[in-house]
Amino acid sequence: MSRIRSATFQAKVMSAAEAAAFVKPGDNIGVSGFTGAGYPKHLPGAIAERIKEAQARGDEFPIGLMTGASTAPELDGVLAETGAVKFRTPYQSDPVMRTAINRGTCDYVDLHLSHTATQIEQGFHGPVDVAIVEVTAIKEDGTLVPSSSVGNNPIYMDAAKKVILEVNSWQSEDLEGMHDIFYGGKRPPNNVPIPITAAGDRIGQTTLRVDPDRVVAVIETDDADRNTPFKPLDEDSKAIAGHFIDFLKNEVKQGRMPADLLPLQSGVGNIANAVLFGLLESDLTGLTSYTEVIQDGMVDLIDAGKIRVASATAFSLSPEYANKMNDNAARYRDSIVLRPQGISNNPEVIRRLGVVSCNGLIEADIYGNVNSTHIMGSKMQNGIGGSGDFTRNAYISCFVTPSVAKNGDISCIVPMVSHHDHTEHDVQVIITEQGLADLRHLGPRQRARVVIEKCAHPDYKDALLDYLERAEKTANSLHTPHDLREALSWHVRMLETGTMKA
Ligand code: 0RQ
Repeated sequence: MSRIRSATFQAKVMSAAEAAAFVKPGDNIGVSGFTGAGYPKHLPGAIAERIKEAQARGDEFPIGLMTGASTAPELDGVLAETGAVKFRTPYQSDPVMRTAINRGTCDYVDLHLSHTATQIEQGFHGPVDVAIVEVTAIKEDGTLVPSSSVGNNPIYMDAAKKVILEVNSWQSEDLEGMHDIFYGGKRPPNNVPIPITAAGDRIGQTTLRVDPDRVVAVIETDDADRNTPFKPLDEDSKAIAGHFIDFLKNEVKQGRMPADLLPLQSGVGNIANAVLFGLLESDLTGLTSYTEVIQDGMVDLIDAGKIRVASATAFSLSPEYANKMNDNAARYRDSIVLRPQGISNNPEVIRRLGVVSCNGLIEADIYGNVNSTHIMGSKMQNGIGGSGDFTRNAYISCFVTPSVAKNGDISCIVPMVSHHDHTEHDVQVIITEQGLADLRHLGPRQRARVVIEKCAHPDYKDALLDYLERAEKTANSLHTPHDLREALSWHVRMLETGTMKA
């Protein structure tokens, strides 16, 4: 059966090249796609061709690009290659887009993922000229079955002057019923509580709405989501997972958490995925998850009956697991809820549910400040994503990282972070393969000693302690002692000599 089951929409089917003509120079484009799932596969390439043709004629064709989060080479990559993307928000991780951002040719606004929908709705980022959204099917009544991510799709389609739909028959039709699209939010000062009191609550509808009069084109595709495989689990990631699970079990023992824990959030990246595999091997069971992305490890936890229900906004699966999800979507529909990112990452809900957050980091400092985004202070890696939404509002906020990067030339524990994403006020637990630093109830100098003792790599421990002790002698105060001449000298040494080692 055709995936386009409405004659109104069937009449708008055209090629990607034809649909690309609806995008004009200067347009702000709101696109589906979140961590490599549910992004449009054909239209971005056709837009890139149009841009290149214009550039060959000597014309400029600047565009703004807004997504759910990171996407794939077929979207971020092809558009960034043209050099025409002048504005990008929010999270991204494409190497070509990253280069454009770090060369300064694209202004990247690194928003919290929970903020994007509201800010777009309020018009802080200008109009949405065109929304381009991948869907699984168009129903007889003109509503849309979402695909493997929801992200900001509801808001882009509501706000856009023109909407272009890609109907992707690679996506399983059994995804229908997995989504929970909440349209009940109102603008301040008339906003209402979000009625979620348990991770699996459903509060909206299973389909997306769109005004058919604003749909200018429908494109048919049959292409797989392009997710990257995770790095194989190594000894360090297993050790990190072990520390995290011991910590959770001790919280249960101390009576601070129920035996089936509190809803878990797990960030993007290899280490966060490894933590999920660690949970699989533990005896913890009956768990729930209120998170942003469903990674491979989460699917295995559901299969093993250890996770009862997981709420997210998108899949972030390896190709193998994406196929598995596609083949078994009907089975996973009861245990997975995919929501708009304004709801999956909503601070109000995260605080109410008492979520335990667990995210990766680039570097942490001895006082517990965390940098999730910048390499050596200036260079953007991916973006803050949802890490701030969860960290700030978590019941317990945890960060996981190897203690060193780049073959040991970089210590991920430094005297002072070179960029602040999560302040010491929000960070409660830091975990490396060396151990776990529980920073709750500790003042700054106590925190520093625990972080150095538990988390730093042996190659850097003495130097960190030496820094702290000298700062305690020379700083103008003993509350958070720093030697301001030296605080960032490890980064300077890395940039000048290729290693943080003295
Ligand atoms: O570099 O790719 O060249 O090998 O950074 O590092 O150790 O593989 O870690 O994949 O878990 O990602 C913070 C980036 C960690 C991620 C970050 C280099 C390292 C490697 C990746 P290579 P790893 P992960 C909700 C949560 C922000 C958003 C977020 C992230 C690369 O977790 O983007 O948390 N977080 N969202 O070598 C220089 C250092 C380094 C370093 C690591 N100190 N200095 N390079 N690297 N530490 C989900 C969403 O929001 C969608």
